[in-house]
Amino acid sequence: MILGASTFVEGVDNAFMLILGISFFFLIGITLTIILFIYRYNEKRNPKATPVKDSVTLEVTWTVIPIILVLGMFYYGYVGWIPMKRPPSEGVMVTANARMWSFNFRYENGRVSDKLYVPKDTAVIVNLNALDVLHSFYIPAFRIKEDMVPGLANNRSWFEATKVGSYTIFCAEYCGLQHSYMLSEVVVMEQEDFWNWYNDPDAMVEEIPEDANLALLGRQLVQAKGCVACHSLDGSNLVGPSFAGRFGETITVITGGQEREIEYNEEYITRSIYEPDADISVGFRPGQMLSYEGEITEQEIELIVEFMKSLSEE
Ligand code: HEC
Ligand SMILES: [Cu+2]
Repeated sequence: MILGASTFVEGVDNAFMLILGISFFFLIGITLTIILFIYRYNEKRNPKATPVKDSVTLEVTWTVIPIILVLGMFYYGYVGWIPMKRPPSEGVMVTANARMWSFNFRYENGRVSDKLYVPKDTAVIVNLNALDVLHSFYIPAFRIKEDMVPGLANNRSWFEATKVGSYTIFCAEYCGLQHSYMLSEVVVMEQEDFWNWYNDPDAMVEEIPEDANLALLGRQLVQAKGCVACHSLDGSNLVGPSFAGRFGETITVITGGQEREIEYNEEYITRSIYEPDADISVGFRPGQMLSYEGEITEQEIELIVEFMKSLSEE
């Protein structure tokens, strides 16, 4: 049936199928009755309308049956929903940070990742943290969706994955221009694999081979990190200045209210990524870009720099 990979799937799908089934039954039933009445009571067949007298039996029937049906829908909806609201106290704790327009996940041991890696058959408690505007944490395969509200403390979601694999995480709250690109992945691993990954900070960092194309790795990085939502690669300005044609140029920035000339070099790029509001490029607004401190390593910045260099050489 529909792809499902968490312990909530059954509860949600039961409620859904029940409601769908009842709706479908009435859709067919009402449509058939309308057709039958059109045929039976048209003017030719039934020239004189007969008023219907009140019927207690009929009224009781059409009151009691629908009440039973809606209570049934409520019951299945409620028992499917309640476990989602009761996260266990033990489990893997992760903080999901949402910003325009990407997610990242921070684990208790300080590990940060663009994808949400989780062990199978283990409760994962996700602390939902919106850094800028409203977002929503939505994993259809797990049947969970929870709004992420800036400033709201103790906003949590949880799940227990039941199948190894990768599933899409969507942002389900319209959060600006590139909202539709705001997605990530949850990767469910066997418990042993997960703990190996968790305890080995280098496990997921690919060794960069000596003859690797650093500029290409940098390009993949700015795409994966969601930078391209605000920075174009073709010279046009979006929310922020383009990455193209800037490296090595002398640009004008505003630092503490004062305009000054500065060289667009590795140092400037590093500062722009860790303290975006320190220097503001003329023509752009402060407060749009959030710091990537702790999220992008210095080694990764080198790759981004190589990529920007290559954009200026073209
Ligand atoms: C939400 C939009 C947004 C995202 C996402 C974003 N930036 Fe920015 N960025 C801006 C804005 C706006 C500016 C200009 C104002 C400023 O300097 O803070 C800027 C400035 C910069 C600058 C200085 C550019 C210049 O020409 O002066 C660099 C370098 C930069 N960003 C790199 C990055 C990288 C790398 C990422 C991804 C890891 C990223 N940005 C993600 C909006 C964004
Ligand atoms: Cu969003």
